[in-house]
Amino acid sequence: MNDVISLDTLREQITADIENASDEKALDAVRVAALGKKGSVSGQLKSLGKMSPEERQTAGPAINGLKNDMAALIEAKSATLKKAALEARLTSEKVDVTLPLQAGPMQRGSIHPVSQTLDEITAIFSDMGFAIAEGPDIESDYYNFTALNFPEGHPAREMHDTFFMKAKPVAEGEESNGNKMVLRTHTSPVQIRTMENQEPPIRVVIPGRTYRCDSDQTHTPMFHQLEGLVIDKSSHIGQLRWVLEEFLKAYFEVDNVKTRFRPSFFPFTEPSMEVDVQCDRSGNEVKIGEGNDWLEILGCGMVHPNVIRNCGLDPDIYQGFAWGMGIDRIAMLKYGMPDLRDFFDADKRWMEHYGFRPLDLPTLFGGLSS
Ligand code: 2NL
Repeated sequence: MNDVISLDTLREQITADIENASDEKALDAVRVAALGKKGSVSGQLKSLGKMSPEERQTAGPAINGLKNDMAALIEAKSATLKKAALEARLTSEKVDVTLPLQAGPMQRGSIHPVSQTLDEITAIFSDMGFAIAEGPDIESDYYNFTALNFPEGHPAREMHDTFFMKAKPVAEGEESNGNKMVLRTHTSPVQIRTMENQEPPIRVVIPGRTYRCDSDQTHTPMFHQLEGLVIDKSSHIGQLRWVLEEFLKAYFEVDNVKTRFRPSFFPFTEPSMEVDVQCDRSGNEVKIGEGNDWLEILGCGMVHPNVIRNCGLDPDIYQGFAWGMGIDRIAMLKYGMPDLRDFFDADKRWMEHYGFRPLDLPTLFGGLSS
């Protein structure tokens, strides 16, 4: 009877141990201690061999019952522990799917307004059938001035407007003028090179960096320009006006623009004109395409016959039109940035405010700046 009592005690002890096991590891230790080879229940089973057949008849089923019951309890407790562990993990690793997405590395940088404006402008002119050309920032005096019909002694050729490079040493008696290199003051040298190298008809736009000795709220020593050139046998001023008005409508994303062409002067065009666009300045920002004010936006004209001749073309056969505009200036107008000097300060806060999302290339069908 001693054995029967100790079986009950054992049952109580093991049951309590199972209940107290707080995790799978503790439960497994309980299982080994009870049902393992040297466990307390296994010890009871081994004692069956020493019993008389009568004793065995009652003790056998009792010990086996204890063994089975304990195995079942352990199994049930294990399932409970697994479920609790899963629930704890689900709570601690909970993800709030309503939180805003964290910006990935591709989103961290932003596109500078000048790059954005450049992409917008080239998208518009590409759509009209213009090719895009580029050329060197350091130019010879010939390509920057002489070929463009700037007379000797023109003010733009003066030291105080243009960044001249140190003259290359020249052999004695050699004309030094041709060796004089400058930081180009406009992108026009690229048009000269295009006319020298391509048969008309020519339709090309040239974006790029340009340099002048100037610095205030609306001028920086380095700035960006875009020029356009069309050369053909029958190019005329009406086409020039159409191209520019189509461009202005597309760039400022308005249905209509009203322009005003005023006479002006450039050495490389004849006639030369300055173009104003109708605008409204009554509010905080300048609105293009409405209102009673005028805003000067670009310069243009018919290419001077001397320039056509300088490029090896016959001005009696070919004529053309050209225009030039400041990219930084029209970026300021469209996106409302007050000071040009901020463009080149590399201030992260300014870029975060005025910059554009990367990978959103401007297209005419997708909306230029949306
Ligand atoms: C302005 C005015 C202009 C041109 C640029 C040009 C180039 C060649 C021949 C003739 Cl190769 N013209 N370019 C013509 C008129 C105006 O720029 O105010 N730019 C900011």
